[in-house]
Amino acid sequence: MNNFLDLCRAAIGAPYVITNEADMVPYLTDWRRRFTGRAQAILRPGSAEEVAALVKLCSEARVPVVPQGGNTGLVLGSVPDDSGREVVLSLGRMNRIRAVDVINNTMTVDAGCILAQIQNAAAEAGRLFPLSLGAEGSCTIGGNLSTNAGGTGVLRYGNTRELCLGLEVVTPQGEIWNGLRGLRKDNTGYDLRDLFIGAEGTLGIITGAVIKLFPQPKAQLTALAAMQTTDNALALLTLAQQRCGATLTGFELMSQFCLELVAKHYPQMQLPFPQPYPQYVLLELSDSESEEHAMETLESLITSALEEDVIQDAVVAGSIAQSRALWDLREHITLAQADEGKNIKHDVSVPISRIRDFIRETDAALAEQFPGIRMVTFGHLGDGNLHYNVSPPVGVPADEFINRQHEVNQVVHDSVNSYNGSISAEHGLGALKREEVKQYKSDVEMRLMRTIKQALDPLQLMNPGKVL
Ligand code: FAD
Ligand code: 2HG
Ligand code: ZN
Repeated sequence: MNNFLDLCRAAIGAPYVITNEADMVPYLTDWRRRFTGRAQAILRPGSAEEVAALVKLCSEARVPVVPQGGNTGLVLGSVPDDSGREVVLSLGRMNRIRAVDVINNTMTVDAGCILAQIQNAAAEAGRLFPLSLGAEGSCTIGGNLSTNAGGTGVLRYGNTRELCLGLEVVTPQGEIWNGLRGLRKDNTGYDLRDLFIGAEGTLGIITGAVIKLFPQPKAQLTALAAMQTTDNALALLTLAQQRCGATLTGFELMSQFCLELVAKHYPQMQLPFPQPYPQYVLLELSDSESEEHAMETLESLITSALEEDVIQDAVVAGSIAQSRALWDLREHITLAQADEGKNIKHDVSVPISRIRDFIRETDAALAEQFPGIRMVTFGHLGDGNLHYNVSPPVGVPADEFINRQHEVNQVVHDSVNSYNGSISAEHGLGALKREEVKQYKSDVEMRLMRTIKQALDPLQLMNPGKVL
């Protein structure tokens, strides 16, 4: 008889305390299937009050807690370690849209709401919630907030942090902090909200949020441009920003090899150009005036870019289906690279002005040390954020290559550091990068972070072994 688990059952109902091994597996394995941990149980509370009751029980019994949303994180932050001592606290049942305020342009949501559900609810209210990423059909807003997710709309709307006005959080002691304020101005002390955003579940559990809504654009246009070099892509970015201003809502870079992988593993998706080019940019314009205005702006941009030899070819999607097809190419890169086999991911950012030199220098350093290494470089160029991923050379067994992950990371991250960049632009640190980050942050910065952790979670029970 396990007294702790019986108390959990009494708090939230026996069906919501999962201890059966087979039923626990999906919660214990990360999205990339790199690691399966162990846990005492999966706890599935239905309200903030139930989360608070469970966290109190965990605190009393000294049981470490791993918060989990959609479990789509890419840095081993949402799965437990292999000790078997931890519990996974899954927010999946907390999926209520609590309120929509169309005048204040805000929505109050449970943390377990799926991102796509929130986007749809905003659209039904005639508004836009602009956070958008490949995992939107299964990731939750609590996970988005806890990783401060980026995605494809950051250029115009910012990261998840910029899209949040208020939070409701269960503290490591099991109290509920109601900070669900829909205010755009509030300078009444330390910003606790911003402390919990991006904390990856190490400071408390987000149970609800007030998020920002925006007017829906009158028209949204997507285009794919083909070019020779990343220099051309950067020149196109400057031109597009000059011509389109805030209308430019997406600017995604993809190399030819990325799209070759997509075409290989998803043959139904083909490139719309008769010949391959080394680089491509997917552009999105969101126009508040009209479809005609959007088309004029986009066509004039493309004409100038062609005339100035910045790009070699371009297609503009003529329908929602064509636009979807272009986005599908972009969003299937992660899946296609996974289908190709095990790989090493780097989610890096450098100042946009230094991206060209970063790629040139780091590509050369990797090619010298790991001959034949296959670069899968793509990402949110408009934010200076590259997914500078690598696949093993053809013929080299994936496991042999993955064993050298540390050496590969050292080359890439040292280079990022020399460009004053970040080794995690949008995915977080989780358990995957927490050791490595220490090489690149000063002692002062690490000490400040540990001080905050110690002050809020002195028993070190909130997602231990992640971030710090
Ligand atoms: P989980 O994976 O469940 O958790 C992520 C972290 O947050 C963990 O540390 C967890 O403990 C913590 N956490 C979760 N919920 C809570 C909560 N309520 N309170 C406290 N802590 C919590 N990320 C980007 O930034 N941009 C992208 O473009 C992007 N694209 C992706 C595409 C694919 C195909 C995939 C698989 C992932 C992608 N991601 C991207 C990574 C991932 O971070 C996001 O999918 C998402 O933000 C994670 O949400 P989740 O609900 O799945 O969180
Ligand atoms: C994206 O931008 C995601 O598609 C995933 O952040 C990146 O697969 C990756 O490395
Ligand atoms: Zn990304």
